[in-house]
Amino acid sequence: MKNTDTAGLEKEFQDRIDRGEIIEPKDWMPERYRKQLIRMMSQHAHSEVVGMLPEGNWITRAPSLRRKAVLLAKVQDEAGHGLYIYSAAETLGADRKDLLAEFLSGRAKYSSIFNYPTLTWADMGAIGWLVDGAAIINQTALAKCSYGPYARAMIRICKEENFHHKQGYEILSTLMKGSLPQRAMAQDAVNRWWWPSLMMFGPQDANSPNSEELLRWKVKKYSNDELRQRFIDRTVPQAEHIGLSFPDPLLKWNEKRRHYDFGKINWEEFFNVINGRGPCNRERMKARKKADEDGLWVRLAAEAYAAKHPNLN
Ligand code: BYC
Repeated sequence: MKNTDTAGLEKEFQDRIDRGEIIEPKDWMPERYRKQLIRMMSQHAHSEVVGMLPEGNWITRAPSLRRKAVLLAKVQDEAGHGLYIYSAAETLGADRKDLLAEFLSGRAKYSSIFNYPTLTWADMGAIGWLVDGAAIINQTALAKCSYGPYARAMIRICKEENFHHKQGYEILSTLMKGSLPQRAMAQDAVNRWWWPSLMMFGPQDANSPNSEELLRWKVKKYSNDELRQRFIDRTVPQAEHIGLSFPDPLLKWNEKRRHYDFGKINWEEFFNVINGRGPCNRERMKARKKADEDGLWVRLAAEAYAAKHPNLN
């Protein structure tokens, strides 16, 4: 049976949330709030780290030195995002080693989007524009979430994501001003990344078991479907501006709703991907496990050095 003290604390906590107060690490919080945040933040951090792989695949094949330098910087930014979010998760008492163990064992998820292959240079454009574009919509909302360290990490991350978004759009607009094969390559990349980008926002609200709680606690400020619609409404005019289209015959402005209508998302594909059966799930996990094993000596050396120099910060 719940003791009345806990009930009182929970009410006080919810009142703080309802008043729009920010929860900080040392504040009292329900165990479930802490667990939900650790789940979501660690999955977010894993996504940033796995997210380096599809683009990392093109660093050696970038078409110019400028493109290579920009892509290299972008991929490094994603590593930094992972680190900020792991640090933010540690403020909740989580141990980074445990979070990584959960991830490497396949128990913790990471974003579905990174289980698709990057087949051409135009995919770098599509990822920057669509994937980072979707991430910005989601993370701008998270920058106002109720947990202080997560919200603050998002502010910095969103600034960097804005650069990523612009560089992706610039890659595609350059290709769209090019030859017929270049334009076809850009359109093909967008055709392949459009639907998976919409899936990034998670299942439809009716099938999102975590949303009710996360919305009540203002971890989520908007539902999965609301953010997905916001992304579509923003992105369609950008596509039209550079002559790209999306592979959805039902995508159409609805004057009455003041939103774009869109076709049915293939949820079977989404659930297959998040349950480990996407096109690149095995490859991604194999790469991360190898990175973990290859990095062991560095971690051991760092720990040994820190043990020898206890006053180092
Ligand atoms: N992929 O109840 P729901 C980046 C899972 S990286 C995989 O709606 P929730 C970038 C969900 O975890 C930024 N799994 O969940 C990096 C849950 O499973 P569990 C990525 C998904 O938490 C490099 C189950 O489905 N952004 O920008 O309320 C290069 C039921 O879903 C997905 C973030 O991580 C998915 N797409 O809402 C370029 C944002 N969707 O845990 C770019 C932070 C759902 O119960 N996360 N699931 O087993 C969030 O905002 C929320 O967690 C989600 C899901 C909207 C993703």
